[in-house]
Amino acid sequence: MSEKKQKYSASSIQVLKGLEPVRKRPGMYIGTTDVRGLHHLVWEVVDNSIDEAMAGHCDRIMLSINEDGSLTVADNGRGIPVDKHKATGISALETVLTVLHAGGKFGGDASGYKVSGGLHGVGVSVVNALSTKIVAEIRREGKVYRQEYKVGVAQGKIEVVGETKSTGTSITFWPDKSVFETIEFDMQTIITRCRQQAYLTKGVTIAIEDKRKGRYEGKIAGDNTHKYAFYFEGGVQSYVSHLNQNKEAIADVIYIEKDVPECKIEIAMQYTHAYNENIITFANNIHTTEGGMHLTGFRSALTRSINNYARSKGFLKDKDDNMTTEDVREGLTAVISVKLGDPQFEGQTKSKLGNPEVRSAVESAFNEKLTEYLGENPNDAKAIMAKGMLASRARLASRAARDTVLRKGALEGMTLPGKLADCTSRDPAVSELYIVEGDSAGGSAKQGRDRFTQAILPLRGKILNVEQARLDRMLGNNEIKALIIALGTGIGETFDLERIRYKRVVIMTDADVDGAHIRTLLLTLFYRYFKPMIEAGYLYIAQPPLYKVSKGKKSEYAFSDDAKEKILEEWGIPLDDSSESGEATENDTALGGADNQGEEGEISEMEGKPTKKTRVNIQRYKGLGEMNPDQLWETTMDPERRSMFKVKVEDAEMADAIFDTLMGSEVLPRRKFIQTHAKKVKNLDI
Ligand code: 0RA
Repeated sequence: MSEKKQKYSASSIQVLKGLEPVRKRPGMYIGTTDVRGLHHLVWEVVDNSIDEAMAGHCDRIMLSINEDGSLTVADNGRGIPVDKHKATGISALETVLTVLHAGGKFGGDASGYKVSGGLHGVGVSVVNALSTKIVAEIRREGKVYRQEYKVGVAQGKIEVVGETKSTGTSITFWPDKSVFETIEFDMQTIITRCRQQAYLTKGVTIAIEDKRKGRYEGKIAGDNTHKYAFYFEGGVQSYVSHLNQNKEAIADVIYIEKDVPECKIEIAMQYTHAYNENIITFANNIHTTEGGMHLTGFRSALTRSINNYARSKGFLKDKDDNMTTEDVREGLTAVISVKLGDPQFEGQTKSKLGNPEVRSAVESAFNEKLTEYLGENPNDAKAIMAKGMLASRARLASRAARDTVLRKGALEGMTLPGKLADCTSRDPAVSELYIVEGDSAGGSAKQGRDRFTQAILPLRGKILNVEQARLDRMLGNNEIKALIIALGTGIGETFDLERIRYKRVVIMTDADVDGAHIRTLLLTLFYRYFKPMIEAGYLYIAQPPLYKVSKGKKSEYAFSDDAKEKILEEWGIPLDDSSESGEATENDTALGGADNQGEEGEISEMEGKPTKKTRVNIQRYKGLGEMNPDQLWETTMDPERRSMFKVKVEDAEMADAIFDTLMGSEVLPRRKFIQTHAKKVKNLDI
């Protein structure tokens, strides 16, 4: 063995050793190895390009999901340096790709690489460790450089593969399927996150393309887009306008951008006629779902300056109490983004900003700005005061009414609702509650269930009729009361997760618009009143099949259009030859004959009897009620066979926005939404 080769393998052993903990315990680095962990790899790579953009060196980032299932992130930044570092003998590129935590810390010196996503900043080396292959292409100093890695180890040196006038970095990775539950990237997840990042990094274009084949053909109109580009000149200001697009604004967007020694602050906020509050906070572009010091600072400034203004202009009289934080919350949409050198992330999910200096920095900056704004825009100010004071009066007036539901003990004395078919088990760890839409589906579920562990609560569709109502008012609704009592946790001040009666609560609704409607409503209810339940991972959405495909004696269930097509393909049935039977039929077999109309697909079976045709029957389930108890059990409820979506808190932002569109006072966007999203909502995987 040559000396050179020996040296090379020694260093690869070192790299392998360094990355070994990542292979051993991927969860420690990327949280999970499910679909979320998979996307963590994407964020890790994108964050590096965003850092380059935040440092002012890059204004275009392009993601593509490639045909072979790999993913490329390319930017037009300076390009990661490829020359060997004098002291270490290793290039910056190789360091970033093979040394844990190298990414963020790299060049805290002259490289100007200041702010970097602290939370996700485990570095691209983690992506390298969890990918079967990585190809890095760097454009720099007139050349195109390339280097390949396999499971963390460089396959040779950096090579020059061409010339170029541009600069930039392109990283392509192939996630390791022996590590992840799935290696299929989800376009919607990527779109949502990239849109958010584009809002937070104004002036940067983030483009996304899905090049995988066969995903967008034959889908309903409007659903076949596979290329997106996001660019927001207004940054978080555009974000707030986007969040409020279907709401009726009562004042302009108030925007502040300020650099103080402690941090860089960007805040946009706007009041609408809605009742709920929607504040989204970020620290170094990381969504701080648990809030933290920036949020606390914002809230105190908001309450203080609004009360000061209200007093000074006589909206509040001497005898009046100040408006509370709750009062000034109603109808508020805000995005708060801070960037700082050394973010401290705390809390259960490490998504709460802990730096105390940020609180006072945000508080004084925002207080100053809001006071100035109110002074200069008396009409907007008047509308904001009116909103807050109305909320304040409503709070006092409705306290008594709301107390009957929320007050300590109000629900406690009540017995379990008669509609609930409870399970025999009293152990929450094994108990499941199915919330089922409609009495007839509820009946099937009751008959089909495992009565030891599964409880069924049917909800009637009429809880839908809460349009234009406040969610608070829904709490008085008997259906919702039954649900709250069944859960056992109480609600409001008396909420206690420890008292939950079921550690799995499953929303099971029809695959139609009404089903989507009721699911959104329930999700919003859980999000606003039972958030700890979602955080604990207790809330699920059942996934009933959309189709039953049968031919002869065999039949299979399909949970998506893609799955249905796959079954047909596996059975050797040409796609245009099969057609769906609109009605539910129980026919498993239908032999070709004179009395069979051509609704169903036909194929000829050439063995033996060339004239005999076996029909393919595709039954589309429009509602759960169309399934008999056995079918419901084997497809949707049997723990051995079912698949369910676990609801994530991050998705609540979407449910919340959808809720406002569906329930809000403006009819037009609601109709438009239902028409254009009927299909998507139906498949809403949250
Ligand atoms: C450190 C120094 C320099 C560039 C980068 C990091 C860099 C890293 C990534 C990761 C993805 N895209 C990136 N673009 C740039 C260059 C310092 C210099 O040229 O002076």
